[in-house]
Amino acid sequence: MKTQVGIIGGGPSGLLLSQLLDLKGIDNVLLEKHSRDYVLGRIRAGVLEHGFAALMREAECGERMDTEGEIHDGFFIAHDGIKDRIDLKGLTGGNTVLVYGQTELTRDLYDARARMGGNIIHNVADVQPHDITSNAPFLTYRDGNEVIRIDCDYIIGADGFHGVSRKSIPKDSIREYERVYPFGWLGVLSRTKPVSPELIYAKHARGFALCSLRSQVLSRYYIQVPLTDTIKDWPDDRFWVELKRRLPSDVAANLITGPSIEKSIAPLRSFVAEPMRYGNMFLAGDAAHIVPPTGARGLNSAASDIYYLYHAMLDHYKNGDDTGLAAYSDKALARVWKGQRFSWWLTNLLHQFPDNSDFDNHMQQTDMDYLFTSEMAQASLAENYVGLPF
Ligand code: RFL
Ligand code: PHB
Repeated sequence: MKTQVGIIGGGPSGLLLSQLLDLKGIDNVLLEKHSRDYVLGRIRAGVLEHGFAALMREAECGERMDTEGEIHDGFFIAHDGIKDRIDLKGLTGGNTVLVYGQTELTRDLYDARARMGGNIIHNVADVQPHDITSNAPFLTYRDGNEVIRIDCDYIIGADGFHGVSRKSIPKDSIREYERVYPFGWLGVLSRTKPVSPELIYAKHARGFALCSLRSQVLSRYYIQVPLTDTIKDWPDDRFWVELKRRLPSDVAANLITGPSIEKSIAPLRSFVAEPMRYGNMFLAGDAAHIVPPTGARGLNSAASDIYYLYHAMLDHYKNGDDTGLAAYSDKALARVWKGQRFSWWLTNLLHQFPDNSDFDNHMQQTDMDYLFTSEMAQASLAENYVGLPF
C-alpha cells in the first residue's frame, strides 16, 4: 500500500486528523490495534473546550455534539463542608465548556470516516514504523501470517501512552519528564440522574471526589483511591457510601444511587516526551503527553496537537511550505506544558497526599482560601479550564 500520511492509533487524535486531512484531499491510512467496539467501550473524558468543539465542526462531525452536548457555564469546588462556584462564563468574558462524552465523540468520528470511505484498518498486530529518519518511511503490520507494508511521506504516532511510536524513537533522541501520583481515580458510570446539573470537584480529608455527568440521565462519579486498590475492593454499595462521605451533606442527601454500568481505576500521571517529532514521524495526543484528569485537559491537549499538525500538513501539501512542520514540536509543547502546569496544580489543590507534611497541608489549605477570596485567582483557574488559545 502507498499513502501520504500513515496514522497509528484510532483514538480521538488519530481519527480527527484522518478526517480533517481526508476532507482536504490528503490521502491517509489509519491503523488501530483494537476493534471499533473495544475503542468505544473505554469510558474516558467528558469535558470539551471550545477549540476542540470547533475542530469537530471543521471535521464535519459536530452535528450530534451540538444537539446532545451540554454547555456548562461553571462548576463547583466543594471544600470544608461548603460549595463554591467557579463562574467560567463570567470570569472569562463569555467562554464555556461542552459536556459530551469521549465515547460519543469517537463514535461520531468513526461514523464520519465510514461515510467518506476512510481507510481505517482495525485489529492490526505488530505495527512498526521503519526508516523514520529517511525520506521514505514506511509502516508494517501483521494480518494473520501476512506482513503488510505501507509506504508514506509521514507517520503520525497517535497511539496513546502505551503505543509503539514513542517507543521506536532512540532513547538519546527523546527526553521524558514524569510525575506519578500516589493514588488513582475509581470511576463509576450509572444510569441515574446526576446529583448536580454542574460538575462538583470535592476536596475532602478522606480524599478527592468528582460528580460529573454525560447527560441528565447518565452520571459519572469518581473518588480518589490508593494505587493498591482494585475494582474488586469496591462493590457498588461501598462506592456510594464513600462518595457520599466526601460530599457536602446537602449534596450527599440528594445523591441518587443505582447499579454501576462501568467501573474502572485509572492511575494518575503527568508525562511529557520532547521533542514531538523524530525524522518524519510526529507524535500527537497521549502518545506524547499525559495529564492527571483533574483539569479535564487530556483530550483537549490532544486537540491542539491535531490543530497544529493539520495546518502544518495543509501548508506542506497545498503550498509546499514546511515551516509549520518544522515548528510543530515547539508550538505544540508550549501549549502542552501549560496544560501540564494547570493539571498538576489542580491535582495538588484537591487531593489528599499521604506523604504531605503539616506544612504542605497548610499550603494546600491556603491555596484554597486564596482562590475563593481572590477573583483574579478564580479568573486564572477559569481561563485555563475553558482552554488557552491554540
Ligand atoms: P487514546 O485515546 O489512548 O487512543 C490511542 C489509540 O491507539 C491505539 N493503539 C495502537 N494502534 C495500533 N498499533 C499500536 N501499537 C497501538 N497502541 C495503541 C489504542 O488502541 C487507542 O485506540 O489516545 P488519543 O487519541 O491521543 O486521545 C487521548 C484521550 O483519550 C485522553 O487524553 C483523555 O481521555 C484524557 N481524559 C480527559 N481528557 C479531557 O480532555 N477531558 C476529560 O474530562 C478527561 N477525562 C481522561 C478523563 C482520561 C481518563 N483516563 C481513563 C485516563 C477521565 C479519565 C478517567
Ligand atoms: C468525566 O466526566 O469523565 C470527567 C470530567 C471532568 C474531569 C475529569 C473527568 O476533570
